[in-house]
Parts: sequence; structure tokens; C-alpha cells
Amino acid sequence: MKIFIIGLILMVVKRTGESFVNEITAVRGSDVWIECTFDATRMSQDEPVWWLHCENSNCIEIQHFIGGVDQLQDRAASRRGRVYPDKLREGNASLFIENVQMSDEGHYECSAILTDGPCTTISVLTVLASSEPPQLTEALDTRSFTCSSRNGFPPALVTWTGGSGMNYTLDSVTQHTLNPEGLYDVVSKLTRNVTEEETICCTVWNQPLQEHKTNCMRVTPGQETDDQHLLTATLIPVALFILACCVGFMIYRYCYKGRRNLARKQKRISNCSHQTVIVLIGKPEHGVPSLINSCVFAYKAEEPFANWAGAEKDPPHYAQPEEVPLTERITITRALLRPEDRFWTSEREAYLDMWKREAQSHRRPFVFVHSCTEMLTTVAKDEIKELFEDIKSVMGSHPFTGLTKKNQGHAEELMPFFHSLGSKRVFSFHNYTIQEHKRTAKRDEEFLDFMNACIEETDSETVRLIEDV
Ligand SMILES: Nc1nc2c(ncn2[C@@H]2O[C@H](COP(=O)(O)OP(=O)(O)OP(=O)(O)O)[C@@H](O)[C@H]2O)c(=O)[nH]1
Ligand SMILES: *[C@@H]1O[C@H](CO)[C@@H](O)[C@H](O)[C@H]1NC(C)=O
Ligand SMILES: *[C@@H]1O[C@H](CO)[C@@H](O)[C@H](O)[C@H]1NC(C)=O
Ligand SMILES: *[C@@H]1O[C@H](CO)[C@@H](O)[C@H](O)[C@H]1NC(C)=O
Repeated sequence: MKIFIIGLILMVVKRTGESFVNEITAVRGSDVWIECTFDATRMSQDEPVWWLHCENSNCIEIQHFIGGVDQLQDRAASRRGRVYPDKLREGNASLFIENVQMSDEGHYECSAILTDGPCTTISVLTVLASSEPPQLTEALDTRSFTCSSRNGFPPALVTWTGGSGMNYTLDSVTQHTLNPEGLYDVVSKLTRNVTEEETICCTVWNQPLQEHKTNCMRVTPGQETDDQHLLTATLIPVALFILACCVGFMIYRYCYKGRRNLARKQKRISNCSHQTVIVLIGKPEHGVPSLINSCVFAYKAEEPFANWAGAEKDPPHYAQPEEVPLTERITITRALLRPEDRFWTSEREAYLDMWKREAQSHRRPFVFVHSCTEMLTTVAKDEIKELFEDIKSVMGSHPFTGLTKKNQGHAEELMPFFHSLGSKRVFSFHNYTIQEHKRTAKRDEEFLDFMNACIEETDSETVRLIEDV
């Protein structure tokens, strides 16, 4: 008999469960009744009436009455919902939930044991949340707008419209986040060029609730961009102007200073009051005539290039020294060398005597000229060394060295050798040649410095010689 009753209960519960599910939808924050009524005539005083709340098949008992007396008094504070005992007698066990929340969602089962058996009513409560009115903000670049709305359920749909109802939704990106209260916050970002003044609106939709909330803003095209234009329009020309002034001033300074420098160096040469012959000694093809041409060209800054020293004569004219006038008192020349391409022959002593005599009538700074393209053999080194010593014996000091064709060789590799021979100054040049004589201040300056060094060297030499006497 007992087994039969239990079986009947299950059957009835199952049947009621299948046949009668009360679906309730409530808006979060509202009050809700979950109806449950029995036939009062079939109720008995000592049989229970109870409510279960199930979430994901996890059920807890929230109400339990026997004879109209609350059996769960101790849990009164924490449980949700309320049943009115005085209505129970009328067979009305409806549950009242105040300020309904997301956590109240789920299955509700209201059961009672009636005189003819158990009876259960099943309800499903769905809570929807209307999201808060959207906030609409404009990013500083005027190209993006942000619409945000909090606490919606289910996740709100966001749509965007522009002037004259254009649908801009496809230009937006929307993100939902589930917050700790079980509700969705939504943020949607619209990226759009505003080309004319218009009203941009953002709408958040709660579809099950059939509810929408809209916020709009009036936007003018490129307000910020206009400011930026204004900024660009004024700042850039001002900056450019200042820059141009600086550059102009620097160029002026550079040119003026460069030219003034050169003029000063030219003046020092023209002011030289002593009769001076700068004597260059160098083998054929080492660019002696070109060096003489370069010195004259650098000094006579206003004159066009000319082949004053007879460079590139064919055959080589090393046997004919050219006395090329530079100023009234200064000339540049080339010391006579033998055709055999050697510095000294049997006439050596005669030459040294001649140089000694010449040095008494005027100053004769000696410069040894060597091309950077010519590597030094041991024989050549010995020969040059001997020449240096001979010049020192006659003139009192070793010659300066001028390394030509530095654009074709490595002057730095040759310099130590000539320094080691006692050459006080070793210059290197890129000569002005017949083919290539584009004047630059820097190139001019090299030759002017060279000539000034020659003039000053004989000055100090003379002083020393005078002091010696
Ligand atoms: N690249 C370059 N070529 C140079 C330089 N100096 C001279 N030359 C060239 O070298 C060649 C010889 O120069 P010249 O100045 O005629 O000297 P040289 O051959 O010793 O003169 P002679 O002894 O009279 O034959 C010429 O073709 C010049 O153009 C230089 O500094 N750089
Ligand atoms: C049950 O009682 C509540 C509260 O008085 C009432 O609102 C509801 O209509 C009643 N239900 C029925 C079916 O009478
Ligand atoms: C705008 O377009 C979006 C996406 O294409 C669409 O979901 C939405 O319903 C449209 N809104 C209007 C107001 O036409
Ligand atoms: C916005 O406009 C500018 C010029 O007016 C254009 O270069 C840019 O590509 C546009 N951007 C978009 C997203 O339309």
C-alpha cells in the first residue's frame, strides 16, 4: 500500500511537472507573486505545505508550513520570498518576492500533501534587467564616440544612427562584460569621420523587454581638427621662419667667416715683405706643377684657373724650372732635377753651393713633393733621406713635405716617414688640375695655409739665424 502511494506521488508530480509550468518574467527590482493555490477543502491541518527554489538542479527549501506555522523561522532573514499564513487556510500559498534580483531566477516548486494525495505547482522565474540610460561621449579626435550602459540582462544590443537616420552600427564595435551582480555592462565604440554637422545617437536595446533607451549628441565636423589646422596654420610657418632664419644666419656666418678667414690668409701672404722663393723638389709625375698652379689659383681668388706652371707638359719638363710669380715678392719654383730621374748626380756639390748662395740674397723655403700614389721603396727612402740631410746642411732645417694626389692614395701612411726624416710640417693636397679645378673654400684654405707656413718658417728661421750670429 505504502509503495503504491509513493508511486502515485511520483506519478502525480511527474504529471503536474509536465502539464503545468507557470512561466513568469519579472523586471529586476520589481515585486513578483509566484502563484500557488490548492483546493482548501482537501487540505488538512497537520499536513505540510512547502516551497523549493532550484537553480541548475540545486534545490533548497525556502518555505515550510505545518498547520499554518512557519517551520523555517530560524532562516527567516536569509531566505527569499514570503507566504501569507492567513491565506494558507484559503488554499492560497502564493510566494511574494520583493525587489526581485538575478539570484531569484530559477525553478520554484510549491507542494502540499492534500487528503487525496500530494500536489505540486512548478513555476519558472526569469528576471530581466533594463540597462541604465546610455552615456555618450566623444573622443578628442572627433573620430570616435563611446556609448556605455550598465546593468542589463540579457546583454543589451547597441545600435548607432547618424543624421537623417543613417545606420552607423556597422562602423561600431561592441563589447559586453558580465559584472559581479550577474548583469551585463556594455561599451560600444563608433569610429566615424564627421563630415557635416549631425546628430549621432546611440540606442541600447533590451529585446525580451521590448525596451530601448537612446542618447544623442550634436557633433560638428572636425571641430578639433579645425583647431589643429589653426595650430598648424600658424605654428608651422612660424617654426619654418625661425628655422630659415637660423639656417640663413649659420650659412651667412659660415660663408662670411670662411671668406673672411681666406681673405685674412691671402692678406698675410701679400703682406710678406721679404723676397721669398718657395722651392719645390719632386720627381716627374708627382704633381709639382699642379701644386704650383694650385697655390697661385688659391691665392688669386678672383682669377680663373690657368696653367701658370706648365703642368702636364709632354714630355715632362722637369729640367726647366718655372719661376711662377705669386706676389710682388714671392715666387714659387721648382728645384732642378736630373733627367735620369734621380735627385743627385755628380753635380750635387755645385747645386748645394748655388742654393747656399741663393739663400743669402732671399729666403728659400724648401718643400719636398711626393705623390700619395707612389709607394716608397728602400732605395727611394735612402735617396730622399740623403736629400733631406743635404737641404738641412745648406738651409739649416729639413724641408717641409707636400703629399699630392691625396684623393688617390693614403697620405696618412706616408706622413710618419717624412716626419721621421725631420720634416716639421707634412701637408697633403688634392691639387687643382687642368681637368678638375672646382674652387672650394676648404681646398683654397689648404694651399693658403701651406704658403703661409712656408713664409712663417723662413721668418723664424731668419730670426734663429740672426740670433745665432
Ligand atoms: N688626382 C690628382 N691628380 C693630380 C694631382 N696633382 C697632379 N695630378 C695629376 O698628375 C699628373 C701630373 O701632374 P703634373 O702637375 O703635370 O706634375 P708632373 O707630372 O710632376 O709634372 P712634370 O714633372 O712637369 O711632368 C697630371 O695629370 C695632373 O693632373 C692631385 O693632387 N690629384
Ligand atoms: C493569493 O493571495 C495574494 C495575496 O493576497 C493575492 O494577490 C492573489 O491574487 C491570491 N491568489 C489567488 C489565486 O486568489
Ligand atoms: C542597423 O544595422 C544593424 C546591423 O546591420 C542592425 O542590427 C540594426 O537593426 C540596424 N538598425 C536600424 C535602426 O536600422
Ligand atoms: C577620414 O577623413 C580623412 C580625410 O578627410 C581620410 O584621410 C580618412 O581616411 C578618413 N577616415 C575614415 C575612417 O573614413
